[in-house]
Amino acid sequence: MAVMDATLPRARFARVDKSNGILGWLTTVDHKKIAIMYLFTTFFFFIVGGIMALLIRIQLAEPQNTFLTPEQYNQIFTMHGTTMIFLWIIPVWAGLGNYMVPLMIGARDMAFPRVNALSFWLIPLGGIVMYSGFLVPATTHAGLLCPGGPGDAGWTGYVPLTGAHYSCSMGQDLWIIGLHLLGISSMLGGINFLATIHNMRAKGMTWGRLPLFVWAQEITAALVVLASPFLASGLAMNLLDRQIGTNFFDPVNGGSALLYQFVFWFYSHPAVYIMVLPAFGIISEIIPVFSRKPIFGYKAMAASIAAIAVLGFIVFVHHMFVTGLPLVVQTFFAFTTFVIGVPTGVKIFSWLATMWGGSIKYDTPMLFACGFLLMFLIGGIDGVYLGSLAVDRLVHGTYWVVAHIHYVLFGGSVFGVFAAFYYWFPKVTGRFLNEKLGKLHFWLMFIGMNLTFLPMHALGLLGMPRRIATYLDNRGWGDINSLITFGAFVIAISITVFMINFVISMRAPKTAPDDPWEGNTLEWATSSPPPAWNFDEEQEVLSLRPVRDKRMARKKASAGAPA
Ligand code: HEM
Ligand SMILES: [Cu+2]
Repeated sequence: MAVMDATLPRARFARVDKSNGILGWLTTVDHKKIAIMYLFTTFFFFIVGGIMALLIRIQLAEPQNTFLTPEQYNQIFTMHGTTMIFLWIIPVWAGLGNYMVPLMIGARDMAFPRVNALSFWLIPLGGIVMYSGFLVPATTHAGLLCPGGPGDAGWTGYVPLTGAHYSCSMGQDLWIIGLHLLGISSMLGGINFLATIHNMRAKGMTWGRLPLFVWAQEITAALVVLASPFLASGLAMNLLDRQIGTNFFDPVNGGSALLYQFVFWFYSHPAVYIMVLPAFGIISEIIPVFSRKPIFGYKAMAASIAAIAVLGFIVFVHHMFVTGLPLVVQTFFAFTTFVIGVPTGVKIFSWLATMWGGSIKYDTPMLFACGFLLMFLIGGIDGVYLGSLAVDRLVHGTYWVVAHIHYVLFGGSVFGVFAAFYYWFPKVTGRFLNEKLGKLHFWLMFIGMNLTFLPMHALGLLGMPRRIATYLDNRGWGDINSLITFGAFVIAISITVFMINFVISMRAPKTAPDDPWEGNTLEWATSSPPPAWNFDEEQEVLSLRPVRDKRMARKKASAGAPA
């Protein structure tokens, strides 16, 4: 059991934190300040990705629309998907983890503070490199017009679409290099989380007393470290194919396009869990606190996260059912895909059992947690359909898949992120987000999300392919698409409400106490916001709910004290 170094001079942390000027922020190695920079940067990219989603939806609102050219459409949906995944969801969890993991385990910082700063700075750098593709001008290439612009081969960067023969713009190279930088950032972050959680837990915090959010970050970090090298190597080989004429993937030169898919999905299925396990973690913190009950089945909850992570490595071929692999291989991966539903079911059951009979308080964090449960359940179920070989042949590459990704990533990950924002806002800022606006935000987002993504299932069954820039009006897809576009704007309004709430709340006085929700875990044992050195005293942990233990002891003492 690792013990925190209690002798570390507080002055050192105070000095590190002294400067709040621009230079102080640019040079900080404090995990909390780094986390805040993570949160602002990734939220910025969320807005950019969201604006691109609206552009997509305006283009598709009616048949034969000419709002975007087909080339622009390809670029916009590529940059939308890539931004949402690599510049928003994955790094926003790294940001929240950065703030909270050291606090929740009673540590003073991350294990490698300077590496931590590097992880952060690689994100704006990767984003700038990727987005600079928008500046690449049109050229003539071997007598053909090359339209320029950023990457346009989808977030998956499939070969041959990214082969030099098909994707001539240098924007595609910038996309690859930018993504590479983002991959390095998350690898460094993953190593840092592992080192921190393994070595810097407070006295008494055994693995059996680790908060579930920290469990989720631990396993997410392991996935990042094990899986990201596959993305990195796929991207590197792709870049070599494009730039120096190697023949890994491009079939025109005798390479194997299927090989790219294997390498890519060996990373990208686990990446789905990199995006959603931390949401499982935060939901597992919020539901017990707002139900006033201990989490149901703690051990099963931790074990099921680990099981999902292991199984997550052997389901990836379900993305490739239509590539003509041997049937026995397909059947194996269909089977594993169904099996991964079991640990996921254990989690859903345990969350519901935690709420069962509890005195539930529907504050905004809890609303988002409940929204997560419902939406992620739909995303899980329409995913099981995709796991069936017969059904996948029908709906592969249609809007059914777009519906599925968004129920998982928007209904799951994004709802989880907002649950975390509302839950931890008082800890980070010393202020509350306004409850009325928070509830308005929730309901608009919940309704907008279902208006947008539920009808996409129908579009998929009607045969509308994904990644098409427009469609003929005799298809009968127009009305559903108009409804979807309306829903997208409802989501946009909900996010605007959140931003207004943020601005208003930041101007309000600091009234949040240390432990506003009557929490369980150590981040509530220090002040709101915490001092640079995190804790005035060294923490000792005797159970899964150390802060509740102390609160109960205090209540008992004051009840027993003579009046
Ligand atoms: C306002 C909310 C959003 C709307 C209206 C929206 C809309 C869309 C649409 C219509 C497509 C399909 C484009 C096509 O295939 O032609 C798409 C693709 C995609 N979206 Fe979203 N989206 C939203 C939010 C998100 C979020 C939050 C994430 C992830 C965290 C996300 C991840 C993706 C991905 C990965 C793709 C696939 C891109 C590709 O095919 O390469 N989206 N989105
Ligand atoms: Cu998958």
